[in-house]
Amino acid sequence: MVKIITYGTFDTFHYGHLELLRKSKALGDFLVVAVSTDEFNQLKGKQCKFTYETRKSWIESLRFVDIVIPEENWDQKTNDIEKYNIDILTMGDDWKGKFDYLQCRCIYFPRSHGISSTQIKHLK
Ligand code: C2G
Repeated sequence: MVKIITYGTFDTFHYGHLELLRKSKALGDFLVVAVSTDEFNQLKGKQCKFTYETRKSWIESLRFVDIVIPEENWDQKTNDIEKYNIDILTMGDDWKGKFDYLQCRCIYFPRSHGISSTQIKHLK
């Protein structure tokens, strides 16, 4: 069983996020998605439009997502990978190389063009 994990805020959930999650699950059998908590987003300097509970519910509603966990800090990835016996970490390529220190394969998918939470939030 190939297990995959990915991390994100997923504010104003959009097709860029969906494509990343879909491509992540296509790599194996079990997909763990870690959603940044409101407190961690403050640490990340991200102003979220939607709460953690709302953002988590969107991800949980996706049939191909197997488990959703909170992302509370930058350092939990090592533990998560051990705890969930992860084979592959996936992220968009704006994170390219950033997680190569982890003891698992890292795949950085090209970001989907023309969409971002920031753009959506600035739509009038
Ligand atoms: N993404 C994408 N295409 C977009 C926008 C986002 O592929 N047009 C990807 C990002 O590269 C990321 C995931 O979707 O892999 C979630 O994006 P964000 O919610 O912006 O997540 P971020 O704030 O980058 O948090 O520890 C890692 C962080 O929690 C990642």
